[in-house]
Amino acid sequence: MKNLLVTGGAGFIGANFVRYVVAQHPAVHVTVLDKLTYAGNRANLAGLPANRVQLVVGDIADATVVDRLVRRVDAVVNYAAESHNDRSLRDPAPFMQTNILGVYTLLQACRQYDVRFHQISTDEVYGDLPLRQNGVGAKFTPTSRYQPSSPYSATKASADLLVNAWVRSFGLRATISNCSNNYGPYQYVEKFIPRQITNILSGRRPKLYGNGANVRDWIHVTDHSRAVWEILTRGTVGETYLIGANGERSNRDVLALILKLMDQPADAFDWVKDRPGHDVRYAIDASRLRDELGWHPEVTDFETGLRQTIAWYRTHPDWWQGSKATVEADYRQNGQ
Ligand code: NAD
Ligand code: TDX
Repeated sequence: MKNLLVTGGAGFIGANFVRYVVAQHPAVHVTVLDKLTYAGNRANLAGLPANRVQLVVGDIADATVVDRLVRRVDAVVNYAAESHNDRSLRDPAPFMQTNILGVYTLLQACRQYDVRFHQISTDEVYGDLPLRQNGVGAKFTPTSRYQPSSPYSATKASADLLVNAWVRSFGLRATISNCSNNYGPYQYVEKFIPRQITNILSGRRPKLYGNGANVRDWIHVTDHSRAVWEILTRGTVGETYLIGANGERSNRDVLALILKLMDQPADAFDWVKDRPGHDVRYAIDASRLRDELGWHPEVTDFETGLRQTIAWYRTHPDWWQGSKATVEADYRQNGQ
């Protein structure tokens, strides 16, 4: 695995993966293919050595650029996607284009040049779970039924089905990972945790959807990166791996912790309109990843991870201030 193509590598999770590879695997060269949409940012790759990382600005649905890059690498890891549920409810079109046709384009090129492929997917393909009763509740497993709720998760589910078909019909050497909610540095300010942190840092009030009882299963982005590396290099072709760190928390609890860590009163936030079709609860059973590949999360204390994330946004105002007003204006228009 000497030459990697990381698509979507200028986004939140992709850039963290590129940084992880550069730091931990010195023999690997990374080419990033990224369209630099509103969520992509050159600054996410700032400071990385030019002899280790090359950024190509382009679209994963552009067969010409994809062909030119795929033919010269050993593996492709696809992080590129339209990734925000709320946006997919307002305008699904770019989700269809990138998350389905873009993945199709990558699959065809990998098939042609017999290149190893890894698809970064999400737990949302499995729909949602009911809230725990007396602390007891089911989790998603690799055999859970696909029943995505939003246009975003439906396109991610579609991509997974394409990958599995290319494995079976064409012998493509591919794997899929379905990860739970990530947090950490470089996450765009539209997403829940960075939105609340930067709201407080910019004198706005945090916003909680619905009744705040929805549960997400949080994992630090560096733990996600390590898991993807293990799957890419040691995983079984044709398999799906679920990635999660037993980090279930309600949105209300996460916000309460942010308020506490940022010295705000406990009631210093606004209730806003709920997301239509809002998934109730996600929870990952990551046994296959732990048992087969020996992976386990390193950031096991959510409060510590959150404190470090708050510190990152506090010390990087130039990174987020430019996009903050536009993101909040869009939310305001939506009643959120
Ligand atoms: P992000 O929106 O921060 O980044 C996506 C990146 O993809 C951006 O750099 C963007 O410019 C790029 N991109 C978009 N369309 C492209 C195209 N057509 N061609 C090339 N590049 C394109 O997203 P993220 O949160 O970093 O998510 C990365 C991946 O991880 C996505 O596939 C997402 O579905 C998946 N995922 C995210 C989470 C999460 O909690 N954020 C959890 C599980 C899985
Ligand atoms: O301001 C907010 N207030 C709020 O209560 C925002 C932005 C969100 N929420 C809620 C909605 C969700 O229950 O917080 C939860 C998390 O919201 P998002 O950050 O939008 O994430 P989610 O919809 O759970 O999806 C994320 O995890 C799975 C990623 O964005 C996806 O890309 C990934 O597939």
